[in-house]
Amino acid sequence: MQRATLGKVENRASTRNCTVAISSQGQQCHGFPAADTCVDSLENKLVFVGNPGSGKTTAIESLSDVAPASIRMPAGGGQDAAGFTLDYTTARLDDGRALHVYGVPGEKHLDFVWSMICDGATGVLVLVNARDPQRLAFTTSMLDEFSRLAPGASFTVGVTGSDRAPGFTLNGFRNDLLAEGFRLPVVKVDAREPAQVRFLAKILLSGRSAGRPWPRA
Ligand SMILES: Nc1nc2c(ncn2[C@@H]2O[C@H](COP(=O)(O)OP(=O)(O)O)[C@@H](O)[C@H]2O)c(=O)[nH]1
Ligand SMILES: [Mg+2]
Repeated sequence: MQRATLGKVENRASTRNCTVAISSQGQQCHGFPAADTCVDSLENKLVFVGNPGSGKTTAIESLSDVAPASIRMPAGGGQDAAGFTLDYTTARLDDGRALHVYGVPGEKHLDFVWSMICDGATGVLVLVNARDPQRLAFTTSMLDEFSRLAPGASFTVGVTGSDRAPGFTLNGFRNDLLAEGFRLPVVKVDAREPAQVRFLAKILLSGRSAGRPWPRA
């Protein structure tokens, strides 16, 4: 396994060194930040996945106790020639629990990133913009994929941008997901609101209220 220091780290408040370990097949990754920025173990590891514009970076900033890192991964050629961004932060909930939170792209051609990040995830938040016409297909696809990659995780769907989607109803979307066989919390969230994002993090950590997506056979 090669250990690489990423060249470009975008960080809105400060710049710090981040490292990522990636196997030659791109299959493994263990935490980006330098050791001094980590809190506790990787016990409470949350993964936020969503398409561009779904609010991943904003949600992670809202949750952060420290300056979050947005790490621009270099272009690898082919479809992902433009590269992609990974977000990472740590946060501590008011009950003292420490979180490690990763934001990963939802695009299918970047699926190699999912298995790198999902190892040991406690919870997966699928973020979807209410205005995305493909929101149902995207969400069911993410729930299918991530329930396979993170079989021990709890799942929640967070719908952003509902303030700008007049025709959107949460009940309608929840029912659409139920009709596809997915019974799990589906919650509106404004990623700019820390209290709302923290609430979602708590749902994900709660064995009782967070859901398993009941993937289709
Ligand atoms: N109106 C509105 N804007 C939101 C909401 N959630 C996030 N945003 C905005 O959506 C934009 C895209 O969010 P960003 O975090 O960059 O998405 P990412 O590409 O998934 O990282 C930003 O300008 C956010 O401030 C929401 O619930 N309502
Ligand atoms: Mg982003």
